[in-house]
Amino acid sequence: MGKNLAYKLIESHLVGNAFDGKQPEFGENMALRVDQTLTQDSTGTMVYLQLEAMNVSKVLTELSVAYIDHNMLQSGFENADDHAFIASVAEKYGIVYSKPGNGICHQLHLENFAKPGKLLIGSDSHTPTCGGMGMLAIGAGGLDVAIGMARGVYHLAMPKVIEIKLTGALKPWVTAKDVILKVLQILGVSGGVNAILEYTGEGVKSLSVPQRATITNMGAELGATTSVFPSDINTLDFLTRQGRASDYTALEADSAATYDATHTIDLSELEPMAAKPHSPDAIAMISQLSGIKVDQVAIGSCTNASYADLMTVAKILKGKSVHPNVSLVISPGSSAILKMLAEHGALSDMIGAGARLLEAGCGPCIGMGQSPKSGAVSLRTFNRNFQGRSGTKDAQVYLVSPEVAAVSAITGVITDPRTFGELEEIPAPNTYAKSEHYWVKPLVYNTPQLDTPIQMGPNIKPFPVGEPLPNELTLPISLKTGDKISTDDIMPSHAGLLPFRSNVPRLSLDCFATVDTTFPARATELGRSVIVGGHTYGQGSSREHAALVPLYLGVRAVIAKSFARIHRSNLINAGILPLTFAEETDYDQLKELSTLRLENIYEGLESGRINMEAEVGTSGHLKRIIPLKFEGTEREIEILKAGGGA
Ligand code: MIC
Ligand code: SF4
Repeated sequence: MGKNLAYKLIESHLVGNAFDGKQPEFGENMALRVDQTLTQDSTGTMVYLQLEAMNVSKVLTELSVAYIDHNMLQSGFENADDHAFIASVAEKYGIVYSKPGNGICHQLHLENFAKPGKLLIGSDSHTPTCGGMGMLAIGAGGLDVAIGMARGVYHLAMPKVIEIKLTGALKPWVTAKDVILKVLQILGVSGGVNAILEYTGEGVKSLSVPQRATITNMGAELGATTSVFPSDINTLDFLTRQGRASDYTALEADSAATYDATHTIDLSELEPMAAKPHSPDAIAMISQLSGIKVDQVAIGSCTNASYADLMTVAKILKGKSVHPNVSLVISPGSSAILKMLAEHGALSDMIGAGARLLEAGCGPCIGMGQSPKSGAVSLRTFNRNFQGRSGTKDAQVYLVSPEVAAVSAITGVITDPRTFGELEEIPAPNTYAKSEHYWVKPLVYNTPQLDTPIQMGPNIKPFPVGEPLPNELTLPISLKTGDKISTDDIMPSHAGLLPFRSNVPRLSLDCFATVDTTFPARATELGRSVIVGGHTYGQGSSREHAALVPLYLGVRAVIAKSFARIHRSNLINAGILPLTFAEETDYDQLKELSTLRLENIYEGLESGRINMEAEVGTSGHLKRIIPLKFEGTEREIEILKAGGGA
């Protein structure tokens, strides 16, 4: 029986010999050696506050990088103070610091540091982007990344490995974005939870590293632990053009590798697609959407802002005009790409057509500006279209490829690019440009300078710490939500709030703002409470604020039909109990403000079954026992009992 690539990567990072050479069973806790970490600024301040609190004298990874890419509007002192704090911690521990303007963490990491065979954890859910280069690249909560740096270890429950077998080759105007939209159509937004998606088959050979990275990036939208491609001749080609051929190692699955499930996609059968409002798995063919009037087109993000993506956009725009009713905005993935666009004349083609240009960074993807007008149709090359994420609650956001975006920006309506004529191939440059002056690199990675003063602006407040878990809890329900609650719902992110990522008390005023604006006041009044949720509770971002802010507001447990992986870990790290319904229909019995009583919690965590006495019915006087489940490892139980991992 052959090994798949995902397992080979796991096996080469297992710490100790806890499994005696046997493959861990699905769900078993594994300690993995961490080679690299990345952070970005909107989650990074929490990571580095936690690292500082651990009082370590050294970071134990081979390489750790602190990127500034999300909060760059600097409309007050707060963002700039956060940057200064992160820069000072980076200097103290010999961490590489990427200055604002250098670009998006995932694009930069792929260009500069991703290495086949290494394990990367990052405090951002799109960290799997680097899986496009044969790495095990996993998004994690901030505390897990801080622990990864301090102890060099990351704990993960053994996932399933799902094979996505690609055959054939893409037709003109059909792109890597359409491949991942197809995977989302097959598996849905929770289809990858506790699974690694491994891409195999002849079709893989036709995809470049940047195309593979688009696919692994958006695997996050399936809830997948990560996605991975083999490291092959195309990987060597990309690394050579990046001036890093010596970082190459060939890696692939054994020929008789086995998988927990297999899905086959014939690339030649795909056509241009979109994810319709308001979910990345609401897939439709562009041909079915053609003719819908478009108000805004936004091109960029860690999914689709590579050199090839943006050069293609420039070729489409060359000599044309953006439609009078459309605002086209472009944000490059990295400063190196921006430099190349300038060198190759692409910037003047974009400007010539009437595009608006932003600095390299996340920008509109995280609602940092460029919110569309009320009720607008916005086509975005990004990866998430949860309601309100654009900053405009009633905007209709469609996720599309750069090709569909650029062509539609010209016509003013959603347009199938196959009707647009010939597509000019963009060859990869012989050498990708470098922009060395946006980096602050220590002479030797991770060599600490412990006397560096840490710069703490007045907006940086301590993070809340959980309380040890009692064996019994009696709690009122402060909020009952529906399905697919994202971390953007729990703790929204936009230009008005991102400056407060280091200030949990301030953020708490906007907790669940898109769902129920009365929640913060109610939770505060109740003191301690529980949230009841539906399916895929906590999908989307890795932001641990979506756990820390409810913790600050007194939330002690979340009972849901199912959880997204990173958010579930963040709840545990915050000391908040994540429980699921044994019978999903029991969800219907619960209503806001009813009281729930959990008994024998310790025993229940061990056995996986906790009985809850709940007030049900309209008068609230009827009591019922509702069985709940806890599916977690011994280590998670210990963290919960201690009141969190901090
Ligand atoms: C996102 O795309 O939602 C973010 C912003 O990059 C987040 C991180 C954050 O909330 O700061 C993510 O994907 O983890
Ligand atoms: Fe930035 Fe958007 Fe990528 Fe998140 S998804 S890292 S906000 S570009």
